[in-house]
Amino acid sequence: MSERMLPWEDLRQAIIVGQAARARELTELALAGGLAPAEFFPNAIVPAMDEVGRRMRDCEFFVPQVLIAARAARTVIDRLRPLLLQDAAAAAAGRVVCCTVQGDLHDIGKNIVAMMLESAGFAIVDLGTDVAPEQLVEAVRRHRPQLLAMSALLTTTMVNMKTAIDALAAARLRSGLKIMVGGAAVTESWARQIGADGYGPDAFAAVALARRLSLIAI
Ligand code: B1M
Repeated sequence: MSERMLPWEDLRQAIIVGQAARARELTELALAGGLAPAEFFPNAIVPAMDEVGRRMRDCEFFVPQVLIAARAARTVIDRLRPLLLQDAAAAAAGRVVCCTVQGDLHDIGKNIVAMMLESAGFAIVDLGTDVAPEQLVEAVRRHRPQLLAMSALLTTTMVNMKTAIDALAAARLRSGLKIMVGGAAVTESWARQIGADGYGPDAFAAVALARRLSLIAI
């Protein structure tokens, strides 16, 4: 596809204003033009949702507009998902339990990270959003993953990552389990402070980190 034909600006706009059908149509055009599924995240989905976040912060957007933008982003992600997964190796890389922490309903970034990990060959157990420490303990006991991947988008919920890690330690499930954290509220230094094994600033970094950590997981 020539530079002039790249659809990113139109796709970003369609997501920002919540035009799900238009976003889907532009996605089809872009795929038909030969663009790779992974290119949609840094070029369209992530910058569009960042702009939605700016408008929310500046009171130009309120929750209903943010929700319809999120729905449009979801439409694009749902279209890309089977394409990203079709080449995945059969879960040879290890098992990952992932979630958004207790009190937090944001799931777009967590879903992207889970999808990218799956496409890199990890088997994913996705617990969803608003996941309590007890649910995590139960899931780790049941699925025995090499990795736990937690997201938090709110400064008020990132502390629940620490509560979850403490609960795993109390249940004697911490050793042998590698824990990675991410999401807009999280930083490298926060990850260190709460005793996580790594922090990923974006989905691509999360995959690289998961590969590294799974090699040293017992
Ligand atoms: Co919310 N929200 N929201 N929101 N929302 C933010 C996070 C906010 C920054 C907006 C703002 O004010 N500018 C702000 C948080 C402020 C703060 O705490 N510092 C905020 C707020 C305040 C709220 C409410 C409190 C608003 C209200 O009700 N008054 C409320 C809280 C609800 C709750 O969770 N209890 C709320 C609600 C919502 C909606 C439900 C309306 C909706 C979520 C819909 C959904 O997710 N299904 C929503 C949205 C969409 C946003 C913004 C606009 C976009 C989030 C997003 O999807 N980003 C967001 C602004 C922003 O982040 N710029 C905002 C795109 C996504 C791809 O990025 O999730 O960061 P992200 O994931 C990235 C990386 O972080 C990384 O990879 C991803 C891809 O590159 N990553 C990982 C993510 N997880 C990772 C895990 C890893 C590694 C990397 O390892 C495990």
